[in-house]
Amino acid sequence: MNRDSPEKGAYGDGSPIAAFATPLAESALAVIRCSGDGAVELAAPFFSRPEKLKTAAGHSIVHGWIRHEGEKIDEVLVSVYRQPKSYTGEEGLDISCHGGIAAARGVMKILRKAGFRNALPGEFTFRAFMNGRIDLTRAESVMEMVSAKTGAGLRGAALRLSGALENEIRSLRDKLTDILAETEIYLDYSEDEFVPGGAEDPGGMAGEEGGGMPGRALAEEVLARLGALAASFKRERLYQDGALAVIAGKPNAGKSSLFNRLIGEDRAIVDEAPGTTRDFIEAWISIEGIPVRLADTAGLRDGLSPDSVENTGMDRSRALMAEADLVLCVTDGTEKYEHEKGFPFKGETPRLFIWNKADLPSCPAPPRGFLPVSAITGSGIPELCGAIAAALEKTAEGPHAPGGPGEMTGAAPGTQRQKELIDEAAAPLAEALDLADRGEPLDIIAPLLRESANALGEITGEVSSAGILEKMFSKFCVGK
Ligand SMILES: Nc1nc2c(ncn2[C@@H]2O[C@H](COP(=O)(O)OP(=O)(O)OP(=O)(O)O)[C@@H](O)[C@H]2O)c(=O)[nH]1
Ligand SMILES: [Mg+2]
Repeated sequence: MNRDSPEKGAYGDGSPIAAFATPLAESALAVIRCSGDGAVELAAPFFSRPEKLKTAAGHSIVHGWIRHEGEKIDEVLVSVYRQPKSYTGEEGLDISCHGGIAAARGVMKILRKAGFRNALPGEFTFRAFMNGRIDLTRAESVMEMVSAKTGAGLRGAALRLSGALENEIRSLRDKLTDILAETEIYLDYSEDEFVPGGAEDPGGMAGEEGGGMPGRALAEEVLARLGALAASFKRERLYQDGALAVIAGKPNAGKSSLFNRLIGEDRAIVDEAPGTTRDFIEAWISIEGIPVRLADTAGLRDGLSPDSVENTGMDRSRALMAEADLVLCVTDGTEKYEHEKGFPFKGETPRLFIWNKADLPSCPAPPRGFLPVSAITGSGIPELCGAIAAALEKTAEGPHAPGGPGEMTGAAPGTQRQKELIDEAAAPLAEALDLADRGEPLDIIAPLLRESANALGEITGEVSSAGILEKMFSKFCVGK
C-alpha cells in the first residue's frame, strides 16, 4: 500500500477533521463528528469544562457548552473516543448539538477556529480502513447502509458490514494461496522428477487425474464459489437499486386506480372517461422488500387518438415500457374485446397480466395466466405483489441465487467494484484450470493463480493503491 505522506488537506494527511454527520435542517439534534490525533486537546479550550473533557475516558459522555470569547454558542453532549477504540481508530469526538441550521453551524465555526479542517467525503471511513479497523467490503457496506431503500436492502448491507463477504473472500484467497504454495514446491522439482501423486508429490495435491496441477479440486471449488458470488450480484443490486415496473394497458382499464392502490394514496387522477392519464406519474414503493419505481402511464389505444396530447402520452408510455424491468399489463375484465396475451407491449420485457375490476358481477373469471384483482376493493392485491416480487426476483436470479424474496443469506457482492474483481479473479483461475487440463507446465499456471489471488486481495483491500482508495472513498458522503 502506498503510504507516502500525502499533501495537506488530502485523504490520509492525518490532520484533525470535522463534519456534519446529520443533515443541516430543522431537527431535534445535530451531530458533528471530529477525528484525529489530539482532537480532544484542540476542542477543550472552546468547551465550558476543558479539564473534564481532557480527562474523559473513552466511550464516555461529557455535558457542557461550546463557547467562544465568553459567548455561549450551544449546549452540547460530547461523546469521547480514545485511540484506537473509535470508528476511525483515532481519537474522536461526536458533538450532539441542538438541531437546526444555526446551532450546528455555530459549533462548526468554532471547531474550524480550533484547528479542525473540513472532512472530505468518506474520510472517516477512509481512516477506519487505513487504521485497519475495517476492510474495504465493510467500508463500502457503510455507504450501502446509508443508501438502503428497504429492509431487505439493509439486511444485505448489514451482512457485508458484519464481514460476511470479507470472510468469504479471505477464505477463498487463503485457498488460492495454499494452492500457490504447493505449486511453488512443485516448481522446485525438475520436471522429469515430478510424478503427480507419486513419491515427490508431498501432499498428494496433484489430484488423482494428475493434470499436473496441485490442489485441482480445491481450485475448482474456489472457481464455483466465485461463480456463485458473481451470480448473486444482480439480486443484491435489485434490493439496493430497485426496479422499474410500468403499469400499461388500454384506456380506462383501471391503471391509475391500480397505481393508487399499490402506492397507498390517491396520487393519480381516476376518471370514468378514457384517456384521463396523459403524462406518466411515478412513485417509489417497497414490494416485499424490493424498492420498486412504479409508473402509471397513458392508456394505449389501437391506432391513434384524435387528440395529439394523448398520442404524445402513448409515445411516452411505450418509451417507458421499453425501459422497464417489468410491465404490468392491465386489462378491464368486463370488456368484451379480445384479450390478446401480448397486449399492450411486444418487447422482451417480462410481463404480468392483470384482470382488473374483478369486483363487478359483469366480470367473468380470468383466462389462464391472468391475475384477477380489484383496484377498488383491493382483492387480489397481495397476490399481485407476490407475483411482482417473484417476477423481479426471476429477472435478477443467477443460477445460484439463494433464498426467497427479501431473504438475504450469506455472502454476496454489493458493489460494482466487488463484482468486477470477482470476475477478474475467476477468469485467470478458469484459464489456469484449462491450461492444466491441456498438460501445460506449472510455470505458466502459477502466475495466473497469483493474478486471481491478487484480484481477491483488492476486494478486501489487502492489495490496493492510494489512487484506487481515493477514487472509491470520494463517492461517499461527507461525515461518513
Ligand atoms: N368497479 C371497479 N371499477 C374500477 C376498478 N378500477 C378502475 N375502475 C374504474 O374505471 C374507471 C377508469 O379508471 P382509471 O383508473 O382512471 O383507468 P385508467 O386505466 O387509468 O384510464 P386512462 O388513464 O384513461 O387510460 C374509473 O371510473 C374507475 O373508478 C375496479 O377494480 N373495479
Ligand atoms: Mg389513468
